[in-house]
Amino acid sequence: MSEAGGRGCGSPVPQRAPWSLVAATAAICLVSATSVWTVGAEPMSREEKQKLGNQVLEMFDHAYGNYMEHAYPADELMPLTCRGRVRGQEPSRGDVDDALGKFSLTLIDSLDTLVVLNKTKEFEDAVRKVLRDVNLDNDVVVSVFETNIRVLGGLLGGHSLAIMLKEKGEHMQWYNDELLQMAKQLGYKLLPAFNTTSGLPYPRINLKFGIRKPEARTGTETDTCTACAGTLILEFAALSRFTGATIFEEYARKALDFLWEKRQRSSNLVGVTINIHTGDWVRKDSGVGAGIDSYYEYLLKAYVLLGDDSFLERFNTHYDAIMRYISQPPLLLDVHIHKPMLNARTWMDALLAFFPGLQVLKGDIRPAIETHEMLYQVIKKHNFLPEAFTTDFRVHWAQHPLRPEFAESTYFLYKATGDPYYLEVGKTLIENLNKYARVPCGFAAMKDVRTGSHEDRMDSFFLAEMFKYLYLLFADKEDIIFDIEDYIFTTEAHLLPLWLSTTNQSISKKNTTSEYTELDDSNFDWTCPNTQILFPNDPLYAQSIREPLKNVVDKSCPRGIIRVREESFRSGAKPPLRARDFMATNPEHLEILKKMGAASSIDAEDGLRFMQEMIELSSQQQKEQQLPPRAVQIVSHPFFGRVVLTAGPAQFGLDLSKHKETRGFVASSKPYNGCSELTNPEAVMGKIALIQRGQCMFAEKARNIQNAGAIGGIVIDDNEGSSSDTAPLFQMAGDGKDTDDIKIPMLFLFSKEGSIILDAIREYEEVEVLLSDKAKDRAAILKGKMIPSYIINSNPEMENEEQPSSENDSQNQSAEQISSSSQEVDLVDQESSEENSLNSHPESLSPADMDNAASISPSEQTSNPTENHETTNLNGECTDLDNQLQEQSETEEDSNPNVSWGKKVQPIDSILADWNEDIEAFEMMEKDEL
Ligand code: DMJ
Repeated sequence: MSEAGGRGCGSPVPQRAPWSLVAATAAICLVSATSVWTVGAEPMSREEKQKLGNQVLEMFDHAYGNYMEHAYPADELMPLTCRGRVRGQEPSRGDVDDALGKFSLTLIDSLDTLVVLNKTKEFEDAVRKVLRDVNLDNDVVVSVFETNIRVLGGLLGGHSLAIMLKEKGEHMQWYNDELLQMAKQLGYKLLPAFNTTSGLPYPRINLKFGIRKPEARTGTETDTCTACAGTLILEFAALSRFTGATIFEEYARKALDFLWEKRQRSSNLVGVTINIHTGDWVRKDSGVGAGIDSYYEYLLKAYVLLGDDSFLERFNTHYDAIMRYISQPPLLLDVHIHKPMLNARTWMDALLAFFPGLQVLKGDIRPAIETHEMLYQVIKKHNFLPEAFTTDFRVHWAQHPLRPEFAESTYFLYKATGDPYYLEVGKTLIENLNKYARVPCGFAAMKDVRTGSHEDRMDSFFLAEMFKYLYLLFADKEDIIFDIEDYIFTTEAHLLPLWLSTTNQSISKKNTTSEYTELDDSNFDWTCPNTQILFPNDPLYAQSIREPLKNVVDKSCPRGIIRVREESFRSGAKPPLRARDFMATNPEHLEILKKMGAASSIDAEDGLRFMQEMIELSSQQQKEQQLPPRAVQIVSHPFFGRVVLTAGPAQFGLDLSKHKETRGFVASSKPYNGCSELTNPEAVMGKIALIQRGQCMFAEKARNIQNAGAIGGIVIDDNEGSSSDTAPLFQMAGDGKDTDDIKIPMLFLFSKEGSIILDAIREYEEVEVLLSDKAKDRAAILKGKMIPSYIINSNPEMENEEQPSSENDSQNQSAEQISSSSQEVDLVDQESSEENSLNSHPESLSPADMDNAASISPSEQTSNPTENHETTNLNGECTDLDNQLQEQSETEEDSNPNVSWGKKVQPIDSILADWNEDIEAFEMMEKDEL
């Protein structure tokens, strides 16, 4: 930024400025906007910002510390079972596992985060570990894209900051470019992937054997995603410029040139997947999220880093197309590349949340503010951004793997506007992470944002990106030990120094300017974004853009917000018939349908869209008939509600979505399969019985445990290793007869989730769980214990009690104990294990189940009917189902006999000891959540 004699940003005269020389990001150009903010959102005090920054540091320690303690050298931490994820040792999760190369992924991805967070000592240790332990020559097939952005990017980011620290003279004095040498070694390992006629890389490569050799087990793929082929230039160019080996930059440029050539010429859009041999578009839908996202990001950032005009020209051409077709503010909706006026989907994915950040870099702040605001409202509704959500803001895919994109955009918008509103947004992100994703052994991805259930997964990008952006959001310049403005963020938030633009520039640039661009210096395309123009003397600028969108999520009727473009340009004409409005009994509708044949291209287009909507509508309706997943939350010590497991519902028994949750201690039934009268009724009486799947119908198991006095049941899958991470959840069907006699709630857990409870019983004996439709607030769980105040006030031990050295220590230990003891005891008695060996599931094979085939179809990714927070009633008014349901459940008495707290017969000493532990944990939790 400071060097190279570049023009300062904010110059009122439009320039074809070498952006790379003057700014890492437009956001940086816009920092001066901060001072404009005198009114509007309340400013945040320096103390509060520092407090939040410290909270981010503590959270990072919790995530990184647990990874290092319980997972390293494995690629990732499994935060529920508190161990490392080693590829091949866990059931395959498909493509997601292609990021894991047995190269200590999380450690490498975390390197430069350590420096940003001012943990230089830890950085020094981490670099030594990487150099000592990491092997890049494993016989494992990895994704070229993921390995590039996470591992190559991680090594280069680490190298960039290592040399910066060395130059400062205090740390890393021993460092001699070792990370760079590793990066180069990895770069050469990735090169065989580019051995295609097109120059687009194969999507996967074997680190040891490359592509084609028989032992490589890859190289037969024909397609790759656009982002996969188009997100290499920053890392590859940096590698070339750091080392002088030009081949890397050349290969990455060639791939980008090919993608550019293949853009759809009339729309200037690219599809999601492309054939790497022929260059044909395989998927012709186009958006800014999954599959394409970072291709656009790298065009603009390649210009910033390398100063090559052709990248900016390409970016601007695509950006115009995006704003013309895909941007439907505040939405960003996929369209067809050949028919860009035709929406390809009615939902958006979470990856597109990076786009407002990129728009800041481009200098187009208004739509960035709008989209970000819409996303924030979705987050406020579900605590996290679901992997996909519909245009009327219902959950489409309910997972959330702790993605950082929204935090990234929040950071850039704050830098651009200086509006303290974005600090408050960041604060909410921190609170939600601590409240819903934090578990004793790290942070767990959300399996289902609707239920609050977890997945045993903490992706490396959580450490590479989330903590970096959150920390930087609250940091002042002096909180960071180097000038962040001298670097550019890769898509994985790794830092590459801007001085690379002037180093080893031997690659010939392709100058394609005259070919297609009419340069128009009257707009921002060739200038640094100018704060004077972006914020025209209006301190309330950002707020005024957000204001009309304030209730866009809460007040939207289904699909009400989609822009019907045809309606706007065919003024006077009747609006096209939408599938949602179609009535087979309406003659006018039938007439319109007939015309959709092909009378005109517009009618044909309407027809196409109508059919597509019909298909979506009917599949959505089918999905909505299925029951949504449920949650099993472990509420006793030391979990205190922090572990939430995804459970399948039953089509019989107490419906947890309509009734208050059921809480109770768990007990294994005998026989464990629950297929006959229980021989241990005294053990399950008043408790939640654990039963193993198999040997008889689910309903029969339910009746047997109910007769023994159980207040609920959890059926645990007998298929060892099964998990809701890898298998679609299903509903337990009845037995084809009347099941009204079953009054207790029944839930299903796959084996891996079930063994978390079984392990907990081995370790702690008394394990209490909550069965519900949605995880409950942890504070409420502890408060629900109704601890008499005299106990809190009169316990001198408590006042003097020493706090454990850190919360992590005690919790980690517990979690570790659970996992390490998992092999020791076999709860399954001899009789039932013999039965298990038959491994039959009559409940899934019976004629009744055949009838109910639909009822055991995957429900994991379905839209929850109760999730339809707003829906349209017959009169076309918006009604709030959530409120209705809430009112309904609030009218139900708190006197549910199934709530079993207090039923446990326990000596008073032990109750007091328990209370003390709980109070202590609660206090600690409150402390760390403040
Ligand atoms: C990260 O690995 C990168 O940001 C990538 O470009 C897409 N998103 C993931 C995290 O969500």
